[in-house]
Amino acid sequence: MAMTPMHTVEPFLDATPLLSDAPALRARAENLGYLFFPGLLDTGPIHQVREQVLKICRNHDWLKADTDLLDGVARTDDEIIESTGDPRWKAFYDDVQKLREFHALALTPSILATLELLFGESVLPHPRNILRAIFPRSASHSTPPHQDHFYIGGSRDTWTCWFPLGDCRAELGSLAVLPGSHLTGFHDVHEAQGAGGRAVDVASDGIWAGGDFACGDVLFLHSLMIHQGRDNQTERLRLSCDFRYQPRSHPVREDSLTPHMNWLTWDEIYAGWPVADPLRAYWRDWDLNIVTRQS
Ligand SMILES: O=C(O)CCC(=O)C(=O)O
Repeated sequence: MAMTPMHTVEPFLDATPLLSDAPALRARAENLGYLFFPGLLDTGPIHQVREQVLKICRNHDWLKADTDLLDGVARTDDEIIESTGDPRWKAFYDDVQKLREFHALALTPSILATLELLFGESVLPHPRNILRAIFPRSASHSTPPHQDHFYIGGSRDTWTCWFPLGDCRAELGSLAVLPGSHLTGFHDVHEAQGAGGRAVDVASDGIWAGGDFACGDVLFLHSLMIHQGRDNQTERLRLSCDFRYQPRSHPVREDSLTPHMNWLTWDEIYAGWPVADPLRAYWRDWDLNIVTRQS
């Protein structure tokens, strides 16, 4: 089992009213470990990336024939799962990592402005941007409960920004969080099925937060927040982004500045981008406190 059963799931608290009150925003973040903003993002750029990713899915024969591209209906006779080491996943993911507009989404001004308010200083957006594509009937491979700090290291004040590429009702397999769990420290991990391949144990009576996402809704979560993917119970692919951010003055682990999975180099990713594109290695001239895995 990948996803842990959730007996109580409360709706996310809308943090939008706190955008004009930084102390209240920080207090909410400290208490709950997550911030949810319905409609924070323009939907146009998200739909554009959705279409680009689905075209890649179609090129890799992941979609059911004779269905509308934008519905993202998955083929039914096979499934391609990130955590299994399937070479078809790598072939797909390399194409996604080359999408300039996918990486541009991580630098959306409303995301950066929100985090600058939260951090009270400049933001370092990690360039190691992640896309998840979750096939239907995902009970065996939904992302298990985990804390992102295990994967990110560096500053514990790193936050993940999660949002779907398109509308994402809970049954399409959105994300659920365990509010307040970021205050319980760093938990031991064990091997598990699902993205990341590692899980933490959670109590069966936990009170989770979750719900439907409309395109443009955004969830931010602290790196110690326990969270998990929900099962995709539909016939469609669930597409979503995980982008990570930290206060720029805090230590950043060197691998957070490398491409996700490290299958491609930045030069390979940038090969088709404009030569003078400001998105290329935007962090390289910043005065960062880069630490190694060992430090
Ligand atoms: O989208 C998912 O299923 C899981 C994303 C996530 O929790 C992560 O990448 O840390």
